[in-house]
Amino acid sequence: WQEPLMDGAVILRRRVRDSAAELMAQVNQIAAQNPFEHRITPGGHKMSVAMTNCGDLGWSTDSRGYQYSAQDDVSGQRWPAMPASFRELAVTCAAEAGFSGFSPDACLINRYEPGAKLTLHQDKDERDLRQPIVSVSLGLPAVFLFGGFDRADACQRVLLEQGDVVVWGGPSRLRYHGILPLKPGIHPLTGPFRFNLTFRRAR
Ligand code: MD3
Ligand code: FE
Repeated sequence: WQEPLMDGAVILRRRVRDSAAELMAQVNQIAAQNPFEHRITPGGHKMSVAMTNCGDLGWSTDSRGYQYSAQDDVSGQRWPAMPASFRELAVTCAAEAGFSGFSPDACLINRYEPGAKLTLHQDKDERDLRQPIVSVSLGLPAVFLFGGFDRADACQRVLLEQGDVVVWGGPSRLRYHGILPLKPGIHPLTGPFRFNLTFRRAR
């Protein structure tokens, strides 16, 4: 079922629950080619979230800054291709939320372990901010923070669970957002982790 969150942001609750196991198998295949890494931010902090990517472009951070690039600086290799099933899922979900013509060229995969968090930030490294971002949650639940256009603005809290898809576009595209520290647990599909896939049009 669809739950409007804010202008341009829609939760498709449990949208991919039935295909979660297949999605997770693909994530594991991607990670076998390009392992999850805890990267260092420009501020010198090691991220508690581990990341990998698939697609023509991948997002990463190092001491120089944030960027999308065709290869992983750690492995020196191109990112694994985006599986056709991933692309179709992202395109279909975007269309269901009113964003037709979405064509993702990057999929960032975040892995959260107990205590891992994502502090409030905006996603603005993409060239065309009129394009939405589609996010897919797998495994342990997490509390998502959805704020305003200034870091200090009040945040709404939303629990994101396995199979939830959220499409963020329009006026919501530049809202601050983050994830509270993951509560420890064991999920039947993902064990001690939460995974989040974000499909983006980077260039
Ligand atoms: C709202 N990931 O990768 S997904 C990220 O659960 C990120 O791993 C979180 O924030 C996660 O950048 C949240 C939901 C999400 C993704 C992108 C957004 C919400 C967004 C972009 C704009 C506004
Ligand atoms: Fe983000």
